[in-house]
Amino acid sequence: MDQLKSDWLGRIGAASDETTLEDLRVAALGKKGDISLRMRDLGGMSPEERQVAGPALNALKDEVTTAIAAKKAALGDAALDERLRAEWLDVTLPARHRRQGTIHPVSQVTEEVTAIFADMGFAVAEGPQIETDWYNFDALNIPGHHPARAEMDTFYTHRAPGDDRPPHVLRTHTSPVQIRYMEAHGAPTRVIAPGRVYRADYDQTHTPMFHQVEGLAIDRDISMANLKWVLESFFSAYFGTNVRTRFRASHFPFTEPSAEVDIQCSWEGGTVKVGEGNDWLEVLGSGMVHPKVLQAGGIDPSEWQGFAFGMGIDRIAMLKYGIPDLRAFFDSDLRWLRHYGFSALQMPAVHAGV
Ligand code: 2NL
Repeated sequence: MDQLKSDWLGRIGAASDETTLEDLRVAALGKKGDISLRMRDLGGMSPEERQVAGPALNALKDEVTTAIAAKKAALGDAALDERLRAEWLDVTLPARHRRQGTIHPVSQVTEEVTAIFADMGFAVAEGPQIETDWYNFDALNIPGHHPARAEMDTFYTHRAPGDDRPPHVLRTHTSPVQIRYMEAHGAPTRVIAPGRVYRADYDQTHTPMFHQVEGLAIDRDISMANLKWVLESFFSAYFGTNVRTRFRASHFPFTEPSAEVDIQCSWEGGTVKVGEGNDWLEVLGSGMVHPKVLQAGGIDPSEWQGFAFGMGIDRIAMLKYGIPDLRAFFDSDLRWLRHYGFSALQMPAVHAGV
């Protein structure tokens, strides 16, 4: 029995890993293990023999069980010690760089503009960027021979061979959204239509895609005086300072009379400052909606009248944030956006809860 004990304890003590130890446990104490089989043999012994061998085997079983548990704990401690020695973390290393985006100035300005007009009671409408020539041109009293309709300025889609219907166009302004809005809602109405528009034009001051916001107010007695008040209120809120406007007579096919609108500014040290000085900056086209356009929108021009205007969002974004070059809007390098103070973290409220 002593020989058996020192044999098992020796093997347990020499086990160098947990797998070897587990194999030993099964070999000694498992169902067909050496000690288990010996305990089963007790049944065939005489009572005298059993009285000696029984307690001795039980004691052996306990000692082997304890030795295995102790060895298992020791092996675990050794493994942890080894991990602690081999693995370590340098908490003073700089954190991994995380790329952070920004809200695009055009998106932000669109939301600023929308919020200001919403405060004045204007709804916001959106519509398709691919339009029929009816909604983009005819409904706006732009005749077939008008230069804006010429191949030069407008992107046309292709029809399938043999399909003779007139091609669709990429909308050249957001006016078609307002025609659709008139059809759907009738008069009276106040609505703005911000969005992307497309013209085949590309140089230092033009990009083939740009952003526009148009506005429309129709009621029984809307006048150019209302237009002037709305625009001065808008520009003052947008630039955060009182801004005077100047109306110059102009011509658009969809308005009569028509006016180009300038805002007050100063040119000092080569930079524009809006809302001060004695210079003027053209920012907007406007006028009283042409009776034919009201009619195209399903509104009776003998009962209703209204003003409409259109301005470039990219342009007023550059003016407010001092961005000198249109091409900056298409640059994938975000450093310049940060330079102008655009950070997703600094201005989350504008996008929140929409
Ligand atoms: C410009 C000129 C303008 C409009 C847009 C409009 C829309 C409807 C009816 C009548 Cl549905 N007019 N829009 C009117 C005048 C000028 O835009 O130079 N935009 C940058």
